[in-house]
Amino acid sequence: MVDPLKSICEDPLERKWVWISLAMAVVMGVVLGYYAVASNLHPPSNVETIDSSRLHLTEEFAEDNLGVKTNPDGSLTVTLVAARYGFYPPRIEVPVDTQVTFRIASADVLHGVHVPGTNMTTMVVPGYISEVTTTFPRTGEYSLLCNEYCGLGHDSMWSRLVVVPKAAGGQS
Ligand SMILES: [Cu+2]
Repeated sequence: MVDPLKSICEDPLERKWVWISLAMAVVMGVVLGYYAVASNLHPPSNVETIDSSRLHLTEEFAEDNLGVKTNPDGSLTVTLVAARYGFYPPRIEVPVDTQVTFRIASADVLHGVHVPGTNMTTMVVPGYISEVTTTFPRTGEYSLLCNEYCGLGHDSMWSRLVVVPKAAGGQS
């Protein structure tokens, strides 16, 4: 078989490495595709802007309106503010096997939200509302961590996510 790279590259060793790097890109594409389908892992893609310096003046992200809300269809919306160095409210309680939509805004710099052991992860970019919808299939206490370095207190930026059995779920 004629190597299609032969016309642009004379050195067989160089061609070999071009093929190896192309194969690596294909393998990575297949792995990403597999996890997107099998584990429902998708990059969050909500584009909704907000003035991060005036979160407290908005209705949705005012301090009194943060936390868990039940929608008419039974799903939940969790409104969170990420700010150096914590998530507000600091403890969230949601029922197991229930669709939860997180809406998160940063009050200052770039933050991240990651809940180890689940598929919940997103960046929280100042000026935008991050939205992630997921379902937690196992009860338990999870840490909700900041995974984007945001300053000297970044290490202590985390809060609690508690997934409770269905009947006991509700407002936190
Ligand atoms: Cu951080």
